[in-house]
Amino acid sequence: MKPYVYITRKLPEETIVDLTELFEVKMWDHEDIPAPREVILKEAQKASALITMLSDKVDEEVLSAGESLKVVANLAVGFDNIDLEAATKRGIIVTNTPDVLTETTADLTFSLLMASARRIVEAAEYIKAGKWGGWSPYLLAGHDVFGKTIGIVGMGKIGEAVARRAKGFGMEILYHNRSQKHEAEKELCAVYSSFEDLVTKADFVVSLAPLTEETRNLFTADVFAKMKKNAIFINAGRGPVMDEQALYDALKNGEIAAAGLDVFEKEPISADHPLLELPNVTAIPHIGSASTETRTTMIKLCGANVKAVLTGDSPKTIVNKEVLQ
Ligand code: 8YV
Repeated sequence: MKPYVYITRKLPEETIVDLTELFEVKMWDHEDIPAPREVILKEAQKASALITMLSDKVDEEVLSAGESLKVVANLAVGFDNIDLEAATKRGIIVTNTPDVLTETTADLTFSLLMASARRIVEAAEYIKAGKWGGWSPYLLAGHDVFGKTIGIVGMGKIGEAVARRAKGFGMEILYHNRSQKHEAEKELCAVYSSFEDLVTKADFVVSLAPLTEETRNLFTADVFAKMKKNAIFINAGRGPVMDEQALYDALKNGEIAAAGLDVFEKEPISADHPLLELPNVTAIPHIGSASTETRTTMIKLCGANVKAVLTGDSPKTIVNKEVLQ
């Protein structure tokens, strides 16, 4: 019998031919709705491999549903949806999709920064609503980007790629990270800062931090209160690193100027989410790596990882290397 591979979203057939040629592959069949948990649990009972997305909770119950599960290939660089410890204990390999999404996610992060600074979405809505009566000097005036200070919290590969873009805009670069990045300091003149110093000094505070116990709820009311009045907060990392109520209050009370958000505490959000009432919020639905080219490359990398594990090779991008030993 061929190993069984279950994919929790509908993916284009041509992106998974390497798998369909060798294995029995089944995909969740609905375009816009994710596979419900009951379905994932049921499929996990017979699967040798699962291809999962960030919104699929892969916990002990899923990991222990069947006997044959060997690999969980997450279609994301992050893997905070997976109980890594439980997977490792069971000898189940977890893979992710680093590197291939770095530049695209940095492009999106910088677009969000630009859009928030120059009020692009607000301006587009304004013109479509037929409100453009004529020219006035401060009509939809935003904030400069060039020459300002960017503070990047979470200087991983995406953070560094954002820093390179910022350098091109003549920005001063501050960063905060678990470890110091000497290359970035040399090449980009990025300056390592304490978290407190960064949030106090930056005109653009950009969070790309992964979700860990240390980063959960990092951006509290106190932190927003320390930011400059014209600071713009960008979050393209993980929603739960910010206290959304505190962010709402800071934006509403003019403690900070604006926010650009690709991620939220609990996704998806609905149209009546309080942050969406605020004109100084640019919100987009977690599309950091969503270019057609990059998503295709990510899917293919997931496929290659699954193929490697199921044919006895080492996967390219494994998260829990200790399982291989
Ligand atoms: C995901 C992301 O690709 O890679 C990540 O960690 O946050 C996104 O780019 C997307 O959410 C699909 O799981």
